[in-house]
Amino acid sequence: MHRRYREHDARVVMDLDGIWDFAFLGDVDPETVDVAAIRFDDRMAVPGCFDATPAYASLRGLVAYRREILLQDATPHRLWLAGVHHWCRVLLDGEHLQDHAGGFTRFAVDVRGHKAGTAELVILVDNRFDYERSPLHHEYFDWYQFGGIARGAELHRLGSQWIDAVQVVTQSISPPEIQVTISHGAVAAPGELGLTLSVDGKTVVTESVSLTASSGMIIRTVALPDATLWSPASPNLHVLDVRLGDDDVRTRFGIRQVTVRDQQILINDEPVKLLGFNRHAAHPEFGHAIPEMVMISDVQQLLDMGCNFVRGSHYPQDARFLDLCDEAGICVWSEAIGWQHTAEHLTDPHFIDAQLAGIDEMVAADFNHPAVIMRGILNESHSHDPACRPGYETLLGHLRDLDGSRPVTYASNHPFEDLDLDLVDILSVNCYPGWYGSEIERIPDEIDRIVAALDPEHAEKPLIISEIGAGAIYGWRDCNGARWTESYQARLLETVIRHLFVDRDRVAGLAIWQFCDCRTSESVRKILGRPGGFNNKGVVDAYRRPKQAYDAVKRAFHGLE
Ligand code: ADA
Repeated sequence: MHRRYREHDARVVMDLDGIWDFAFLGDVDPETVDVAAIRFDDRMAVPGCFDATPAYASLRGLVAYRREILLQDATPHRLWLAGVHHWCRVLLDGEHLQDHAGGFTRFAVDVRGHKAGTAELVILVDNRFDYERSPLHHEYFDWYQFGGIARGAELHRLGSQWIDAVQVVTQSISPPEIQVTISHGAVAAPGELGLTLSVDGKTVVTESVSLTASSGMIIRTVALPDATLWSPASPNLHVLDVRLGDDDVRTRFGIRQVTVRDQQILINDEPVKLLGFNRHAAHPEFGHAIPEMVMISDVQQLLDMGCNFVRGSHYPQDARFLDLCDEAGICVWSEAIGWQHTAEHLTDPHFIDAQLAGIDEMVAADFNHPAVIMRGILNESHSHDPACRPGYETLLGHLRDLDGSRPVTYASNHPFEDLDLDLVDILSVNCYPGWYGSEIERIPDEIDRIVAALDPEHAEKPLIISEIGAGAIYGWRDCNGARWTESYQARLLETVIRHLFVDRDRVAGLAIWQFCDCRTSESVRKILGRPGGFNNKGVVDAYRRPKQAYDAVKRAFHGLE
């Protein structure tokens, strides 16, 4: 998956990215498909979104991908898929291995008891909306949900004993100390194994461990007195190599602590003002399969505007993008998929179970990224409805259980009647003064009204304006400066930044809606307010061409330094 560092030296990994055989099957039930009879009459890129290509533009249906893989021997292998949209069934030599629901998260498919040699891998992928099979994806969401194997694939030979995961948590910043948790598996209890941990090439632990079960966890605390800390201003990174028996895992990490206190977000005890954008991982030519060049250009533009913050709206981000944020010192709000859910979903165990599984996958994938400083769930859902509270409790509680080292939040669009803000560490409010309903002149009053409503109960908590913005059609400029012109958007965002950070000092962060224009759902409810089928509130258009607001935000953010 082309990470910024080699993740394994000893383990044999087969990179499955490239061109696969492809067939568009259409509106058929996956249960009725005879896989052996599929006629693979086309080809498709992995990673890629088939419905972003001209031949399949906007089509929904079942598709099939096929390629040959090589199993090194008959020991366990593991197939990793980094994001498949948004339901899939994996088959090897015709044998059904596993189904998976939900795009944007990395998941594993284990291959056990298969003979050595070449085998035919077929993945049926479905981008239709089907609540029973894929409860986290809905047509009404305000972004276009592309289909396909969008984030790449790898095959790992596990052998008879392997490392499942390595998690690094900062224990202390002064002096620097980390805790490393190694989860491991094996076909049978392996007994005595060598364990070595090295940081930046220097061995810090070397011992023999006795493993009396076929799976378990090893936890070690490691002092790193000479290590440098990670922060947005100095994004220092370190590399940890773990060797356990015959297997190895390399991961990159940063040493830093995130805390909240007195309305502030602190990194290593230093207050930080988060300045940035919501970003959809979308592009008209590539769908959700953003090429590395576009990721790099997005990071360049964010840094150029003076940003240190991205909200990954509204789903988990690609590990390669997080790698770039780690290096650039861009803080990330990692968000589980969700958009305006009501009690209908939040009281349904089917939906909650799918959310829990998605959160597990998000946390497993983003855990070691120092850039991920906070996590969130359920954008703009019904947090003002008492019926939804148990759902919020379950999901936020699960996030905290999986990772106690990061603050949690959700973006609320009901700041005056929200019932669940006691459950979060950071208050986050989405609001659109000056765009939906009122005029730009009303922005200061409307923001102050939100703060006044939240402060009596939550005065100590940091507050982020997690969405605010205006639509602008690229190139639309006239002397009236009305809504949809570039100048209206620029004026609105200048007013917001001035009010939040110059006139007042209550907010700890701002995520402008949004970085780039993105295609949206074609349901009639959406499309009438979305010229050209796009949400046009980006400061760059869908091809990343800057609008007037780009320079306005750049001036305003740099002016705050
Ligand atoms: C909401 C939502 C965004 C987007 C935005 C808009 O607040 O969270 O996804 O739809 O509004 O553009 O109206």
